[in-house]
Amino acid sequence: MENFLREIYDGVLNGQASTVEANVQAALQNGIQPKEILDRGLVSAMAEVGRRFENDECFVPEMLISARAMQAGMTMLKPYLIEAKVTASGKVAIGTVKGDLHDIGKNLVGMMLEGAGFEVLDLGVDVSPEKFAESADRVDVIALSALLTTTMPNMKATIDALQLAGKRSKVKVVIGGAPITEAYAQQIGADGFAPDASRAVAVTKAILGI
Ligand code: B1M
Repeated sequence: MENFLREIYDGVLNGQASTVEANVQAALQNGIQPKEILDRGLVSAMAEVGRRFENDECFVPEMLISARAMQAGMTMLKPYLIEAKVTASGKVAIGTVKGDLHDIGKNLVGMMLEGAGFEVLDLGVDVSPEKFAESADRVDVIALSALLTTTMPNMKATIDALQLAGKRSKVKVVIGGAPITEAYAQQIGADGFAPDASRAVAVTKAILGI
């Protein structure tokens, strides 16, 4: 059992999707519980990737490759998790704000959140404030990404749309992206700011009290 989990863990760390897939399959065939594979294989490896990223021991390309390997394992595991009624830590709707087409950072944040056990609803890019507000009934957190100084104001517009729809108190709002700062997050009334994908997980957990 330990061997399969170790192979999955190392496969994610080294970004080897085929190793992860083969060992998730083998672990399932050998009766290892899906939750065990998720927690001790995939999620703990992504946590280690996040730690290395925060300490400048790995960089965006490595993190993306690891996240893809983790997702390959998740895809195989998902039907078993649903069957075993393993619930997510929380639900997050993520998107890049209106007018903004940059999605590499947003995708990375989404993958890291998934790797940490969150269910992620990806709304895509160029997402209107109204579309974010619509998602508020289905999630615990709305995660906004912006890469342009010209689209940053649409984060505030999204928070305003939530307020207008009477949904602001239902969800937490986390924001991030290259031009975003903690001060800006406070200024527009967001609940959290994260400078990178790894810290987006920590901030999301903290605001949900997980
Ligand atoms: Co664009 N672009 N771009 N671009 N682009 C930037 C952002 C820019 C800084 C380049 C520059 O001029 N030096 C500049 C913005 C200047 C500004 O606003 N001050 C810029 C511009 C001007 C533009 C256009 C306007 C160019 C034009 O057409 N004249 C245009 C706008 C299109 C639009 O969106 N409407 C444009 C277009 C594009 C491409 C389509 C060509 C492409 C995007 C492809 C894609 O995303 N699918 C692109 C790219 C690739 C970039 C750069 C080179 C790289 C961005 C990136 O993916 N970085 C960028 C310059 C740069 O950053 N060096 C640039 C890697 C990614 C992993 O980092 O997205 O920052 P990042 O995400 C990080 C953190 O920010 C954080 O975590 C991630 C990883 O740790 N994070 C969050 C992100 N979202 C978060 C959310 C969170 C928490 C953390 O919580 C929810």
